[in-house]
Amino acid sequence: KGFHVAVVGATGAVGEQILKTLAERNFPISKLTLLSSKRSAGKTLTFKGEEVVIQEATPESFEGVQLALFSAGGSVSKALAPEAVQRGAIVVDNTSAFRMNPEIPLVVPEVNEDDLHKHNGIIANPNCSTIQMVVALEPIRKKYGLKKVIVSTYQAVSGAGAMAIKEMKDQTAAILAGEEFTPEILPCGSDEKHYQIAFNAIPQIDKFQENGFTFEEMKMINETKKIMHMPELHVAATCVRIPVDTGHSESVFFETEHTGLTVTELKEMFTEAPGVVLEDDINNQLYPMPINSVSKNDVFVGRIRQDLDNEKGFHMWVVSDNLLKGAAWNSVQISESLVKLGLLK
Ligand code: 11C
Repeated sequence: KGFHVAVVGATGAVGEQILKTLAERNFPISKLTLLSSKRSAGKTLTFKGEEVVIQEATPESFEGVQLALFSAGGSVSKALAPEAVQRGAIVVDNTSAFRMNPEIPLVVPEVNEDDLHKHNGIIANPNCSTIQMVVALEPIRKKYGLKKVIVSTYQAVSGAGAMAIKEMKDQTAAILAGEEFTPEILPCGSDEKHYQIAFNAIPQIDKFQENGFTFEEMKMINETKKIMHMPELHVAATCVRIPVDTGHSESVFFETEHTGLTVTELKEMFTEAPGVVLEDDINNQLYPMPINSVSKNDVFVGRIRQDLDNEKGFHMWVVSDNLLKGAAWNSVQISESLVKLGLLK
């Protein structure tokens, strides 16, 4: 038995990974509809060796679709996800359009798979930097409770899309060739100023909010509380773009509710935690690095140490492929959970 699946935004950086992941996981598909903006309509993509023609996404495109994976920007999701639901589809949405809507579950299967039961047609896929952090925090929350999380991110350029990767590569080539260039995309396409990302670090991802945090930072703060069902959790984030192609890294400080956690126990917990791979052996210089996370579905954790002044405080380094666990894999994993729980029929 298979499902009629639609992928909206099939030609984007995440859309491409969704197709790859659906194929790798052998997700049960009886029919695949690829949708995009008018610009890409008519092009073809290959899925499991067969050419599929991309169609322009319209409300009517969702007739008969059972599962629609959206990754074409917030405005497309806002306009078309309700149309897909109206026609009987379940939507897994990769954008920030519905994430903070209290009626819509925001799901990372390792943390809150049960929230899927509450869906009303749309399920939101969290922001990439949030997903990898909550996968690492969940086993700690379960056993010792969590009081506070302070995270600084080192985020890959692919989070800003395929054009941003091209910008980084073009800038790097221009600098090495001694040529002039004008930054046009990063830190944020819709903001006024643009800065060089090659050989740089930019402490701005998305636009600034009135409280001085960026939208990316507020996503990490608000989404973490929602996914973990912890509105009272203290969370602060500083999000930084670095000239890495793929793989977000995060320096995470957390404080537990209860005393008693040790580094040894933490490492044991991570060895068994779903979705986590422990890479922590400083004697052999083993720790996670973004370059090693590419094309893998796991969240890699290392550099675990206890704070020197706070017995309930710990530091860790968390790395994952932002296009996979951060986006495509989490969406496909949600889809697999929907099948497993009998919610996709
Ligand atoms: C970035 N985290 O790295 C962003 C990309 O809300 O799904 C993901 C944006 C989102 O720029």
